[in-house]
Amino acid sequence: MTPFTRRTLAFAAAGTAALALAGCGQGSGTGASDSGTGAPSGAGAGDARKGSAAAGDLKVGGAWIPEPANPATAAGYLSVRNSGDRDDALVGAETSAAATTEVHTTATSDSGAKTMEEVERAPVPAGGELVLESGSYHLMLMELPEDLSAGDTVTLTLHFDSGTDVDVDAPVLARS
Ligand SMILES: [Cu+2]
Repeated sequence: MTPFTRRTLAFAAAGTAALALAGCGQGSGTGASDSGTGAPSGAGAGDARKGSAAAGDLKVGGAWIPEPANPATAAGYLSVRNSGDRDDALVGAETSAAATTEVHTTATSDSGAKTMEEVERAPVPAGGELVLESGSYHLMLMELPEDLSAGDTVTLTLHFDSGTDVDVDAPVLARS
């Protein structure tokens, strides 16, 4: 809800400025049209907070970290698009916000229990996409030197099999 409150306040302030300008202009009408073009778009406000970055053929988007329920570990979610014509793979990650960062996948055991395990590589096929999300591939940040809470930003360095490294800022967001 906070972003909406901020947006409303910003819009109200802009409206006040436009009214003041219109008053100075003695009814020329330009103030009203200026306030229209300056209005922020409300589309994608949630996604706009998530981090994105690009390097070479790789484009990272939607990077975020759910506010950890357990202070010792955190998950990292994002997507990677490969616009090139060669297969690539996420082979590791690191951040100063965690002593250890692993690439995990989520598996379902024969008994139906969900378990996580580290993987050497998460494929990013040529022309395809790798999605790190709850219940699938994800980053696991372990041994956090400091608690993470909503409002913090974590810079993740992603290592790819092609030799490309991508730094992306991932905000810590409250779980919805
Ligand atoms: Cu995990």
